[in-house]
Amino acid sequence: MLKLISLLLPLMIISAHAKTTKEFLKEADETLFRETENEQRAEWVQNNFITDDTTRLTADANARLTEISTRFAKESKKYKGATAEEKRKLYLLLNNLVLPAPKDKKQNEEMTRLQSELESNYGSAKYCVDGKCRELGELEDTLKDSRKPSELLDAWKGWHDNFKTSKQKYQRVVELGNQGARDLGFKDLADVWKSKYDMSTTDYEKNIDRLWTEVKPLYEQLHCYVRGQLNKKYGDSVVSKEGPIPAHLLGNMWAQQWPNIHDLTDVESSHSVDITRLLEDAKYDSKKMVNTGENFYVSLGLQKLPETFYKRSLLDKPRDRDVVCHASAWDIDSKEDVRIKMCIKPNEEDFRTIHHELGHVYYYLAYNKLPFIFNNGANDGFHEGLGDSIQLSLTNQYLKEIKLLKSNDKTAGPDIDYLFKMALEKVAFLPFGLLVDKWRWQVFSGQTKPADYNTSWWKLRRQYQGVMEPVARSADEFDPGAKYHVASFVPYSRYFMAHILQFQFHRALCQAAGQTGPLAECSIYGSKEAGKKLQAMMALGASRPWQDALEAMTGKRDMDATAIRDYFAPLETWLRKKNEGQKCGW
Ligand code: X8Z
Ligand code: ZN
Repeated sequence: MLKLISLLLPLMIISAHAKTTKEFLKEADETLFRETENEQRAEWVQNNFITDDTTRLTADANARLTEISTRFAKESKKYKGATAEEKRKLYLLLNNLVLPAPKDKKQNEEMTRLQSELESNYGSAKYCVDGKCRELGELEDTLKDSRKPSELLDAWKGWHDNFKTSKQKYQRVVELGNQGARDLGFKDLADVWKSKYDMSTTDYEKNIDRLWTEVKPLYEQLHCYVRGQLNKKYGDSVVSKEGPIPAHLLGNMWAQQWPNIHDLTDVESSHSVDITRLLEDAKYDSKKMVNTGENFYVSLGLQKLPETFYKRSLLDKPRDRDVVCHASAWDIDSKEDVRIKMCIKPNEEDFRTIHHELGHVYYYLAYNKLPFIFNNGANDGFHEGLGDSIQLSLTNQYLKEIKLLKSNDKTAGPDIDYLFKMALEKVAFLPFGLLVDKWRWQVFSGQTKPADYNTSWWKLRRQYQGVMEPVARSADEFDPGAKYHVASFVPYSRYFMAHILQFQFHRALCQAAGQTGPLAECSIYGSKEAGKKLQAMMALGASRPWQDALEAMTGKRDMDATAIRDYFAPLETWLRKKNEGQKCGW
């Protein structure tokens, strides 16, 4: 008996280990599908109800999922894969992690606890003076509406001063994440984050930098004009004619999008459309705003949202508890249980954001039929760019079609003012979209030491955005931590790509819709042909390299800035004329 077992044992071990690729992928797919749902439910509750307990429960759920995903990532390296599909799945299993678990279980738990705490701290941060506290939403309103530099500065500083204590936690998560990355065979977390794009990490960086050089001339013109206008309004003592723009003057807490200061500029307009006013006049509430967004997608031939979407989403800010208000879209069970979470205000910015979030939701619904490992965008920039490309179709003509704008309203179609407003949103964003991860890549690789976190942040903001700190910031402040995606470890170069890709998508979809006029005047509303094209791309999920998905949609395999430059060409000409004689740059 003993003999037989000792004879069989090595064979048993071999057969226990010798899973075929197919068996391995099946196990990974099923396990990750199940475990992700579990983690998502915990995270949903924490985001909707921030307490010490939900923070802890999410950390534990996250530790479990991270450990399992990291184990599959490691194991995936043992297999080569026979078919293209198998190879693709192995690639995704290895490269899909954001924070890989360190080998040591205790370290993994420490990492996910700190991670959860950072997110909860962000969600519940407030600025209190004499017992009266203001949350982010209220401080953002001040940045948007006030035109008094002292009030703006107060709100800006009040928010940013919250994150000094996050710095140590952040630093420790970076150390632990780097450990996880090394345990998995990567150089560091920066290497992990840049490894998701179907090309080498060096080529990815080169691509991103190339795209920036392609759009920079347009950004510089916009910056130059806006700075001139701000200088006229506030004077040399607040904003200089030649230097970077202080970050509190651009209508947004992070100076990342500038449409809120549209009124400070003197762009001639045949008729400026104020969507906020239209929404107020027509008494749109949050539900009606989301419904209007849904109807846009349905007009393209896409499905109606499942009933549970409205039942389970969070659309309004609760009065009595802390929630993470930063807008997000959720794919809870990777089937039909899709949701969004937003603290919607009846204004233009949120109306646009709703279309962005619904883009995520429709992407989920389209690829949830695929094996779980493929339940993702072609790359994360596609996921972010999809709903944004729909935003480009919210033209004045469209607003008339849905009767938000009266049909006898004398809008002369998209004029310079329309383009200018879009540029304040889309072009102004580009350098910010780029620099957030430039900063993190340097932090992760150790090029930036913890003592230099804040100074290197402001160095990059000056360099890329031409924006500066409105007041001296000491090295122990942690201003990057005042941005949601830093506090919650969401990669950001995806938004930079999205701001290039959405114009490529828009151009291709407009072609499909048979529209031949200027890109800015095109709305694909109601076009089943455009809808088919969009659906076909979304239904690929992550099953093919993103270049294939881009080719299917646009006929081209590269991201390029010709579409965004074409879209804004009339504005660029106008800006160059306005800026004549000015010393642009900073
Ligand atoms: O975070 C978002 C979305 C959710 S995925 C609202 N965005 C970035 C940001 O707010 O910083 C959209 C634009 C950039
Ligand atoms: Zn998004």
